Amino acid sequence: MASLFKDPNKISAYRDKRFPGNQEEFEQTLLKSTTVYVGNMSFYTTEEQAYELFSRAGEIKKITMGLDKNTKTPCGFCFVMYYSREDTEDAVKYISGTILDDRPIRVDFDWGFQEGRQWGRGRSGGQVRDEYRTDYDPDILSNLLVYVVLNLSYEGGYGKLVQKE
Ligand code: GTA
Repeated sequence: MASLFKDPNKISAYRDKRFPGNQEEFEQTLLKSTTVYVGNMSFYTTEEQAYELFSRAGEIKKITMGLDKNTKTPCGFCFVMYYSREDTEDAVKYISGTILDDRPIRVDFDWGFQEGRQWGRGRSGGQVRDEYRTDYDPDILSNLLVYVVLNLSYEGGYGKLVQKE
């Protein structure tokens, strides 16, 4: 049976529109790449935590955290660059779907890190797919709740400030 990682159709469902080449070149690059993209990470996960987890698949050359282009803070993804292809495949095989900071992370083959790819491409500064999200971390929800309660209990409240304008 052909290995999953040798079939260009199955290697990744993601297609980067900014890849400088055609579909066939993209697929050939993925088949040889030693870089993985990690998605669905918590915004609170640090590079050190990612390093700790991903070094279980092999020696890491570099990790680049994905950043919100406005706030310059982590926005839920990173790129992990390995030295060997075997270690890269092991990261996809064994680490994808595992839980990091309470979230099941997704590990995908990537065509290779280039300067600029660390920034979220969404209009808000983060990842595009986060603009379609409806599930939020409990931490974000409780912060939002505290914010709303504080604003409502403030004498006059935000509504009154708006009315005065
Ligand atoms: N290797 O899966 C991936 C991957 N993703 C999701 C992002 N990157 C990935 N790399 C690999 N595998 O360097 C990389 C990008 C970039 C960086 C940040 O991470 O190459 P981004 O997530 O902010 O932007 O990238 P990207 O990747 O261009 O967006 P995406 O998710 O493909 O969305 C593209 C289009 O799909 C948009 O037009 C958007 O409107 C639409 N879309 C996305 N999610 C949804 C959704 N849930 N519902 C409806 N439409 C959606």
